[in-house]
Amino acid sequence: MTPFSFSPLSAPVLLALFSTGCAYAADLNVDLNKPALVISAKATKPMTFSLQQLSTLPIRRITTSTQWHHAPQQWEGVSIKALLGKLGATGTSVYVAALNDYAIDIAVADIIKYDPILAYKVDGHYMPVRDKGPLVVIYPYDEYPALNIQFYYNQAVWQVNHITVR
Ligand SMILES: Nc1nc2c(c(=O)[nH]1)N[C@H]1C(S)=C(S)[C@@H](COP(=O)(O)O)O[C@H]1N2
Ligand SMILES: [Mo]
Repeated sequence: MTPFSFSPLSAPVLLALFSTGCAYAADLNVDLNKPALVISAKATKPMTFSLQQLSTLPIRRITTSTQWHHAPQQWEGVSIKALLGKLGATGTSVYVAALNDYAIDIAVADIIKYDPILAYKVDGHYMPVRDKGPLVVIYPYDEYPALNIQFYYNQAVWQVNHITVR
């Protein structure tokens, strides 16, 4: 059978794909098994994670608007606090770097206080690189008014690929 033959089975499958519009196109552009994130910390070897591996960790969800979207969206990912705790990484700041060479320090005190996530899904879908993915730091902006300042918007790092605990 060629990939495009119209069998009785493929018709409903195609219909299902088209009827959901482009919503799932994002998921098709994300390779869950490819290395997506490196975490470096003192006294440990750098660790590499794919989205599939991150998905096996406890999920934290934050529903919030961001500086990019005024309507709240549901962000799903791992608690950075829990992730670092699990890896036994200790330090006072976390340097978060992105594919586009943007990087910023996030205070561990803020990670403990606000429990931001490293999100791999928004509204149920993975994020391709072209949509600021595959990993984005998201704070619970709507829950804490204090977070709605430029200082914390700058820490909403998209296209995250390297975290260094220092
Ligand atoms: N990867 C990456 N994340 C980033 C940035 C960036 O240039 N690259 N800019 C930061 C800054 S300065 C702000 S204010 C917010 C929003 O930036 P944007 O409006 O350019 O998306 O994202 C932050 N996250
Ligand atoms: Mo900014």
